[in-house]
Amino acid sequence: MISLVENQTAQTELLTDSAKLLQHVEEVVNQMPAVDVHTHVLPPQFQSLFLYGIDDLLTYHYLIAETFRSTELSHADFWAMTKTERADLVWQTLFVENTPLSEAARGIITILTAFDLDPRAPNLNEARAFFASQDPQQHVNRVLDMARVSDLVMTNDPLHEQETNLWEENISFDKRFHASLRLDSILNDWGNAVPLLSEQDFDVSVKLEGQTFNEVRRFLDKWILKMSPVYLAVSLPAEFKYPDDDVRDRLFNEAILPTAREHGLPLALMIGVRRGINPALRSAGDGMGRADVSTVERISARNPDVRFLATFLSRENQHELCVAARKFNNLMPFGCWWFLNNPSIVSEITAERLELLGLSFVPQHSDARVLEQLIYKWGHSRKVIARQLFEMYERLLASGRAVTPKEISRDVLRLFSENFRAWTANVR
Ligand code: FIX
Ligand code: ZN
Repeated sequence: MISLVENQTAQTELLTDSAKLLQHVEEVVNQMPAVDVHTHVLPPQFQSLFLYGIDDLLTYHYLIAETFRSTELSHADFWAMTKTERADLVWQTLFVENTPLSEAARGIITILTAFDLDPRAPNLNEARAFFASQDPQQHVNRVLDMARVSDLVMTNDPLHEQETNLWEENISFDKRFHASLRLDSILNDWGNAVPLLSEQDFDVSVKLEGQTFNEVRRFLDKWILKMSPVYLAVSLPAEFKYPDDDVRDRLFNEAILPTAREHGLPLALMIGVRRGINPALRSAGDGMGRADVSTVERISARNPDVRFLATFLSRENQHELCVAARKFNNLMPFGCWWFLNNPSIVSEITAERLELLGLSFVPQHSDARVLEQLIYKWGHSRKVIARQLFEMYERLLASGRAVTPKEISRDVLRLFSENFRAWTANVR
């Protein structure tokens, strides 16, 4: 048995050998529990909103979009199918008739392999039987363990009827699942949000008249009390501007920012999505565009007492975001979002963040919608992050400064959880 003293010596040993350094970085990055700062995963108590198993995995919108590139089937015929039939079609098209090379398709292979299921199976019988036989809570425990996710942040929509009904019943659920209060309908679709707010007895008007701002604040206060979110969040189009002279700008200034300030909640800005560019694909039909990073510079400058989390969807915005974050310490870049979550791009973004920001950012979130996606999204990201971190330490070594195992653990802890915990007092 290694004695405590020997172990402590090992922790402070200088890692001057590259192979040993790489092995150590990989080990720490693979084992470090991560806080997954943005997902769409809900726990089993959310009933049909809890997505898990092979049919949900295969009908993920990333894979639906990819299936249409390799099948002649019409969109209408696809949407007329049941979930089981759609999953069968995706399996047949992307996994049997083709080699599953894309990131989302390889992700399924990683998951199947992790559960010892046959990734070359001719059909889904074995996988369906396996997932159907799992006890939901034990399965959640097992998946979080496998992904080494200690906590995760859900996406919670206070205008989604099925979800709000469950919150109104005060369901209790796994403490590792934290809420985030999503503001997309209010900020991007005010005309349609108004009747939904009215149904919940808030007196708001499309033209922002009367008590509208106070009522939006009262609505947010109510849901903050109910959900205890760790942050407020909104996804925004590539054209988003701040300041602006539209409804969104007024809602931001008169309701959202004052609420964030009053409750000490960070505001997550997810910028660059172009919703529904192909409506025939439904939830798989969103695209992206290059946004203007100076908007987050201005929002950070004008609201120094609010903490912002920011992620941009366009690869072209990533370097500018790093520079903006160097200027505003109330701005925290996070994750490689959606179309960026591919090894080649995660490598590049992680490297430029490390070079420009040192350890002061949140390298990744999963954006998982289906429970088991946590396994592949974290597994694949950890590999890339370990490689980039190793290269940084190796350069440091070449410049004359070796690191110790203790320092590596401290750094990875900061990246994988401490930076986020410092931003959001609620995740403890
Ligand atoms: O707006 C978001 O939170 C996006 O991440 C999702 O809407 C998107 O559909 C997604 O799942 C991306 O990974
Ligand atoms: Zn998301």
